Amino acid sequence: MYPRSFADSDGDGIGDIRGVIAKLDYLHRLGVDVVWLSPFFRSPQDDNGYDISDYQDVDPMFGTLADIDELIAELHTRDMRFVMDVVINHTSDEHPWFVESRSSTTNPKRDWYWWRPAREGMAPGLPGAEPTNWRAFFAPSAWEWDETTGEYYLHLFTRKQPDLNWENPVVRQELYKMLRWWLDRGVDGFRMDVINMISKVLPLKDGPQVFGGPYGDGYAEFITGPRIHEFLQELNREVIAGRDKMLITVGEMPGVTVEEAKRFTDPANAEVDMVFQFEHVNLDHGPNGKFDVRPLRLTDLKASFGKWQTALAEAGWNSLYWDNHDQARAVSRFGSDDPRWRVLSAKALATVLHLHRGTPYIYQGEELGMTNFPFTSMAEVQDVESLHAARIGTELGMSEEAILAAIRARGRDNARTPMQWDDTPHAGFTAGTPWLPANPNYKEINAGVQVDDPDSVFTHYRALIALRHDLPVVAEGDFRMLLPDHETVYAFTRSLDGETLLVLANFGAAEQSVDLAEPDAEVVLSNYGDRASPVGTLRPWEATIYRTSRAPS
Ligand code: ISL
Repeated sequence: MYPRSFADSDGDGIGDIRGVIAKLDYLHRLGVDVVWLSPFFRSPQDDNGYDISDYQDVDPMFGTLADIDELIAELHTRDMRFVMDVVINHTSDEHPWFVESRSSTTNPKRDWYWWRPAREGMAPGLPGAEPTNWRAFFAPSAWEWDETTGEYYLHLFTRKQPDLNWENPVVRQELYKMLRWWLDRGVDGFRMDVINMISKVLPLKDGPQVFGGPYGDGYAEFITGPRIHEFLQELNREVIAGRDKMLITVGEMPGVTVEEAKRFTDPANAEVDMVFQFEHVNLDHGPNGKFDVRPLRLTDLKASFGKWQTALAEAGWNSLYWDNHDQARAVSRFGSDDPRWRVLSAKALATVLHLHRGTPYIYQGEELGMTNFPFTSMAEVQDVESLHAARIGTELGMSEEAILAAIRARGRDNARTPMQWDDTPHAGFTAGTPWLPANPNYKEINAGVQVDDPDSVFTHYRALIALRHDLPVVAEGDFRMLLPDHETVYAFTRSLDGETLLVLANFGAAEQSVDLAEPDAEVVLSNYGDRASPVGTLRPWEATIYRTSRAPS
């Protein structure tokens, strides 16, 4: 969950920790095992908390350390665990470490970050004089010129997010110490932000000039660098190993390959339990990236998921997600937010994802079938990524309407509008004015109308979670993709110890019939309830889990 947008307890319009605590029974009812909370640390909020200025304190806008202690205790009382989101590839430029580092070239913390002089023979501070040509994720260049000492510092994200220098062992030890401090406080694990970017290829050098502007693609120089496995093994040894309770680690890894993911998650290597990979959420990107919106082909989606299922079958482990705080809403993107199909398609997506092998993640509101926001003006957009994309679009001569269309489809603010609790003003998120407006559809789509409704999206998620808890074949069974070339039907089996589940889902509004003769299959769960079709016939967005006596060929 994204604390800023989940629940506001004090009426300042921003979600907070006490808001989360007040909603734990809701999460428990859903069946949640683990809560992953986006950063709540002290932060100037340049990237909503992914720019941390104090790792060991809570930002006053979110609450206090005592609130976090209470949250952990209340979660544990309900047999839920707490995974904290740690951003250790970079800090805020207002972190005391960086403030010291930038103060002089001889400061002992100077090489805690990446400082470099201007390119030889070029006037410092002018475009092209940066030490390398890397483009940043949320800024034109990944380097910021710093007047005080006449050098540049590296920031892969905004200029207020300087990258830490993991080559320095003192930096690593400081970070490990901080992580141990949180474990001692009771947290059950870590989601590690962009953790495959901590090892850079040395010496730092230019990447290919593929974007047409002055800046190039530095990916190969900082994604899965030469020391990444060593660093993660060290972190595991210093922080995770030897603790007497089960801990969870998940590394967020943009651009990670399936081969690397297997290595990262093979328990024999003691690095991380899971990674968040990006392949399936990049399939609908055009050559110009995320905001270059292209249609998604179901065959590509199945090929991608199928590849990861197979590659991590023997060793390693998958994480499974449709969306999160960085992605558009799942139902609007992979399903259909047309009112005729929204509920069915939200349930179909859930059925497919939750029946894969791996650990499923649900992003707040996904379990209600929350949709993208109908942005009509740039004034409504707050996210640094979208604002940066809009600047680039404007430079390229795109109209505001074209930019807004891309943001409506892809902007991260879609996921960050207030959680829709009920049909009272601002969806019951706040008694004040919310920092982002609630989606106007909150009167129809909210937790209040869904929690007790046996046909709701919420109830379907609840049933899927219960199924995973109850059936070992869902948690551990082998995965086999069927009909990989079918353009509209997603079909697969899971098998364990002679038990086979068949999952059939129609990813469209037209009826489909598929040739999988299974006359005696029992329906385990269907988004059409008691009206589930027999195997082979699929109504619009129908998704059914069957138990079969033999696996279809
Ligand atoms: O948002 C993205 C999808 O377009 C990515 O580029 C994103 O920046 C990347 O997934 C890394 O995300 C993580 O680190 C960022 C932060 O803004 C994101 O919220 C976080 O999940 C920088 O800390």
